[in-house]
Amino acid sequence: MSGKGAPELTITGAKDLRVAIVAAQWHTTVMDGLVDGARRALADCGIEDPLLVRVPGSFELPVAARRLAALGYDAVVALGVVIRGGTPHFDYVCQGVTEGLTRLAVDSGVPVGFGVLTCDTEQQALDRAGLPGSVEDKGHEAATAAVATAAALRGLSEPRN
Ligand code: DLZ
Repeated sequence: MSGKGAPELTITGAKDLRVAIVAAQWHTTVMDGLVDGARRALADCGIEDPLLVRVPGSFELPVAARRLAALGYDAVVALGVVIRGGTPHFDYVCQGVTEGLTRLAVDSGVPVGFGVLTCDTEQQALDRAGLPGSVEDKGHEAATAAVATAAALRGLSEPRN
């Protein structure tokens, strides 16, 4: 996907939102960049010291995010990195995490920032991790999107059922 066309989001009045980050642990350097980027984005919105929950791999992100949504967090930022190997496992993990997080967000009504990198190579992941030398900062983007969506939904009335 091209990064061109990304919006400049202006978020106001978000500092009282409860936001949690859930992060996988595969590919440590890339994950450190994603978590730092998400924390920076939340700090930019006035949200300091967000809860950080670590899970083993990206496949475990949906179940942890679901728990956080059930606990009453206003938004969840899900971070992971999946790098293609020589077997179809990549496709199953990517499909599982994407479908799981999508279903959680739609069913719960809690915005989930999708900060899961699905890359062919480690270099592609490093380029998107918000590290010195990276060209993109996907942890920051995912956290910003989650908070912007939570802020937008807060102004709307509750559904009838
Ligand atoms: C097993 C596995 C592999 C091969 N690769 C990755 C990866 O690149 N990124 C990632 O986040 N997790 C990987 N995993 C672990 C799975 O996500 C999961 O933790 C295990 O299948 C156990 O459920």
